[in-house]
Amino acid sequence: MLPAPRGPPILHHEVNRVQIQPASYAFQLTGEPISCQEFGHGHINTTYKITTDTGNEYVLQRINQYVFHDPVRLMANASAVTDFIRARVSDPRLALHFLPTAEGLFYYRDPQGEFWRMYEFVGGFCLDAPESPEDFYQSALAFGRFQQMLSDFPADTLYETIPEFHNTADRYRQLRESIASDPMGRLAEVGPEVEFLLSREEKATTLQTLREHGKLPVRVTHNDTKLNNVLLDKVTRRSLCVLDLDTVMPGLSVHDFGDAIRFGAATAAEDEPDTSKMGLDLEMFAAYTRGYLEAARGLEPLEIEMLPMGAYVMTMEVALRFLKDYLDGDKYFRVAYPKHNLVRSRSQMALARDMEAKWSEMDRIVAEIARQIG
Ligand code: GN1
Ligand code: MG
Repeated sequence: MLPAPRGPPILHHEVNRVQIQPASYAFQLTGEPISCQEFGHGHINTTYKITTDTGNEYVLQRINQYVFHDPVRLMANASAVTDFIRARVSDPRLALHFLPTAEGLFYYRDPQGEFWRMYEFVGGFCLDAPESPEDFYQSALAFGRFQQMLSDFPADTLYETIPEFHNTADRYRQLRESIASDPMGRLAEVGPEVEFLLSREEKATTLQTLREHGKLPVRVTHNDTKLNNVLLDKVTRRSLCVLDLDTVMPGLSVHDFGDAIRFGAATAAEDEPDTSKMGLDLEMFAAYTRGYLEAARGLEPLEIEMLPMGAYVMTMEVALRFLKDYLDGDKYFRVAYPKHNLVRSRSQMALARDMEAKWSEMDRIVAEIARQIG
């Protein structure tokens, strides 16, 4: 049994009093919680920053069970990975530190059946867009180091939190299902978008085909390498660690590279409604390529050659996922307004189109940086 919440409510509206406060007290934190703010811009879990009267800060998250069906095994993955990393770094801020509950678990299941977890907030910050190529280079180092440190992690012990997560061919199959059922009657509105995606299916499934033919090595990867999943030091702006370990699973390095480019080397936000503003920033692309190749040593020649393809495939895949969710009635990604997923999907298609136009430059940059790093 949990102790009854101590002290005054840390928040005022009902959901907070009923859910957030007991969840906060379930974990072994230092001090009494005195404030709680919504935090971050993830599309899946709900995140809060908790501050206590001793000045300690924590991140509390409610795990989205529509997306993640087994939070207990998910947390077993996340804690195994963070333990493994913690044993390899000297500065504790370079690894996440989950808090246990009184029972020694890394999750708390509340009476409503919701799952919560908490980790220490070590005083860094996250960015939704790089303010300079250096910021983006720093995030590349973080994801590259993550890849490198987990290169001897026993991949077969990881539970697949979302099976076929980056199987782009399977994503096409799922899109076709939504097109066929059109549950919200929205298909008529998205003819050009559907045509855009379907006409590029072969190219967008290149990496899945290579994976199935054993041409690309399967590694322990992060699979959600958005810039805002990297924590930077407030003072030095150097990268500390990567966050959001829900999708750490066996996967492809090129997907990790590609998703980071899609989000951080774009000239506009992921949900920019004016698609004429959306494109690929080659300077950012080069900064990330340099950081990733410096930190993730030992990539095979085909992995390096496929980095531009990784950027393209991840952009197409998420364009497809946003469109599918729009057709399905916005069940998966949190939306701020009715057509949000359609707007996101269109912006990602504009980015993919710009990548098609800049392909030879991406290839040239990758080859040049790979040659310099050796
Ligand atoms: C989701 O949770 P968040 O916002 O970091 C999604 C990613 C998408 C991304 C698009 C588990 O990431 O796959 O690329 O939104 N995560 C999951 O912004 O589906
Ligand atoms: Mg996230």
